[in-house]
Amino acid sequence: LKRVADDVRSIPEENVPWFPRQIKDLDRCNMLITKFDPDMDQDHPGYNDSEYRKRRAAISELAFRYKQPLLFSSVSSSFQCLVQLKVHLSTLNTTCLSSVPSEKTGFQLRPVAGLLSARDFLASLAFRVFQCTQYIRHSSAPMHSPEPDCCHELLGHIPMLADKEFAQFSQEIGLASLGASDEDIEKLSTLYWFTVEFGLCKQNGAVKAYGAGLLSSYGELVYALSNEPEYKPFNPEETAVQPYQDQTYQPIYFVSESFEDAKIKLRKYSANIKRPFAVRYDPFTCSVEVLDQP
Ligand code: HBI
Ligand code: FE
Repeated sequence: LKRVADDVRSIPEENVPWFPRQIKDLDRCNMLITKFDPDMDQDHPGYNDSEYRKRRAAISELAFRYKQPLLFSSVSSSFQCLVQLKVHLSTLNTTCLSSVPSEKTGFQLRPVAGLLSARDFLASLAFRVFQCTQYIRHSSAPMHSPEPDCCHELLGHIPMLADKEFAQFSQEIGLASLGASDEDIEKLSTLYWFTVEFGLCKQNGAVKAYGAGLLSSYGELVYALSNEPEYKPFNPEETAVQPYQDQTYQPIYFVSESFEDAKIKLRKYSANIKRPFAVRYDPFTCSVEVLDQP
């Protein structure tokens, strides 16, 4: 499952990390990280439950075997469902739900076995593909999951990906990540964290939650809007270097004026990321054009 060294087909003269150029290349964006894995992490609620781990292994196997369907966007969603159901009965959940965002914004869901590397996860967003877990949290800890699970995806991410401005914002984080340095990937991950996962946004003068980590956690949702934590206006330069918490509630939240405003600010931030090339997404071919920078 690991990427092999000769995949690093760098752009000549510069040492740019490999990145997907076509939507099909997402089949190679499968680098999992072992943090919170029920087989590796002794604190995972499912660690001592061999039945749970067996089920998780079976679901993982299906995600590993998944292949990006081509021409996805040119056929009706009911047809996509039928075709995909035939190919992968296993991906029932992703397949049928995929039509919710895909009809509104073109965002597709693809099954993933667990936490991906930030680089692979963000790269998928560039293609309007969201890597979506299929398994459910362990029954001994229904109120909390250390890793993303389908409750989090269903309550948090999937509805948001059906919003046009939000979808555009998500894709632009993805495009900014392609071929970026490890340091820039870290910053983009942090931006993702404080927006897509834990973002707050103004709406008719009131502050509302839109981050998936809040929408799927009643406890943190109430806390985030309680005036107890610190609030700062969303400002990519500052937000990108804010340390974050993945074990407990966030001590600080960033508030956007609107998704559009967040998108414009992110665009300005991304324009300053040093890369020896520019990228442009071509929705007709579902591929990324790489343009030389003068
Ligand atoms: N992988 N499957 C999955 N889901 C996520 O939400 C996710 C991920 N890998 C990395 C990640 N999120 C964040 O750390 C961001 O850095 C992108
Ligand atoms: Fe998430």
